Amino acid sequence: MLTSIRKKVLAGKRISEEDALHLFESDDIFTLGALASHVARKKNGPHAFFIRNRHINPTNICINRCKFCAFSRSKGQQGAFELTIEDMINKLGEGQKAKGKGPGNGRSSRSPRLITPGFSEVHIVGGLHPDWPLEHYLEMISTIKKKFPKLHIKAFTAVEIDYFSKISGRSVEDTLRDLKKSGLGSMPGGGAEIFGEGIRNQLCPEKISGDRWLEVMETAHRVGIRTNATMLYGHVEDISDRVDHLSRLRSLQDRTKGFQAFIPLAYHPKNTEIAGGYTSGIDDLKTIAVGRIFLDNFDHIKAYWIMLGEKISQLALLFGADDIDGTIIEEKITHSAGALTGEKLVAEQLVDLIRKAGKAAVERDSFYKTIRTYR
Ligand code: V47
Ligand code: SF4
Repeated sequence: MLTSIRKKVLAGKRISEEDALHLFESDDIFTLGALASHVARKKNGPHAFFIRNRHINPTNICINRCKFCAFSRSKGQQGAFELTIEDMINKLGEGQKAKGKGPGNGRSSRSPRLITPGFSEVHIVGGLHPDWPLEHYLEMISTIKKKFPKLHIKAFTAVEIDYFSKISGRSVEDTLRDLKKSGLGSMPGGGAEIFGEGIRNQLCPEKISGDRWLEVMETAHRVGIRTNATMLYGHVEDISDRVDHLSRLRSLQDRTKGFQAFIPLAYHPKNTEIAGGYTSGIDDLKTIAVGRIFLDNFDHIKAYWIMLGEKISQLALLFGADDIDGTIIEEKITHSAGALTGEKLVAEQLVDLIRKAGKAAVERDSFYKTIRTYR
């Protein structure tokens, strides 16, 4: 079976859902890695990307309270937090120069090999707050954009967008257009979890359906907002749920071409209501590799080092991944659920990690344009 799949992949042909199931079932991890690497190399050559970014969560107060989420709190519960827009500006100001004070990510002229502080992208996601109106989010984005015009704002999952549309009474399309006008640059891929209804009901009964998630993303792509896509794995799903999830992503991407990267998210069990352990390194690498081979219409596969750890992310670069995400600086979602990693890496560490995997490290912008290549 693996031989016929291998032939298809080497001939540049699309593999079927059945093939993907076989790949997940196979113990031949080396063949899987070689095939996924072949696809990655055809798409991105020897390059592996990273970005200088910063995560900010405006609030962890959320009306959904998904069972796998250790980050969220109910209003008034101990540990609940709300950042003001000013708090967010102050956090961004810590590593970035505001308008009028020079560029945010210039390089040291005395030491051109050194990467100086600053970031090119902010990643903003949070809980579904019971009281904040859409106007608050519009003001958040436009204030950040005014203060830091060069900063790319990647913000709000499809789940948040659906919620903003519901609370404002505006259509998803108009909500997205308003956010885009305010300065939204792109959207992250969170909230996808597993699309299949049975699993989704066990994980997050209050969350929008898989079909709705896809619909919101389709609308985002239509209005010109590029997005990512994720899949949360390693909890109660089985491999057929994973393949169904990947298949729905592939079908939408065939129609819109709006997804930039696929990011498998390794489940972290601590402080959650879903029992289970951490994912194994083999499962992490397989999931990256099958994602790379199956999603032939995605340009990028991201090995998110915060969830996979530095060492598995580095190995993932030999199993089909071409991106390890970024500097992050502050990470709360995975760390609430028992992340074993630190919260940040400096760009030099990311470059080192990529180089030691034998790849050419590329600092990218939010649309995978090269900012700088490290040979
Ligand atoms: O939506 C929540 C997941 C997501 C847990 O698009 C958990 O570039 C594991 O989507 N164990 C947020 N995962 C993270 C995310 C993301 C991260 C990095 C880059 C991008 C991107 C997107 O984390 C949530 C949810 O799916 N999550 N709880 C948990 N216990
Ligand atoms: Fe809320 Fe997102 Fe956590 Fe679900 S995963 S409880 S929607 S913050």
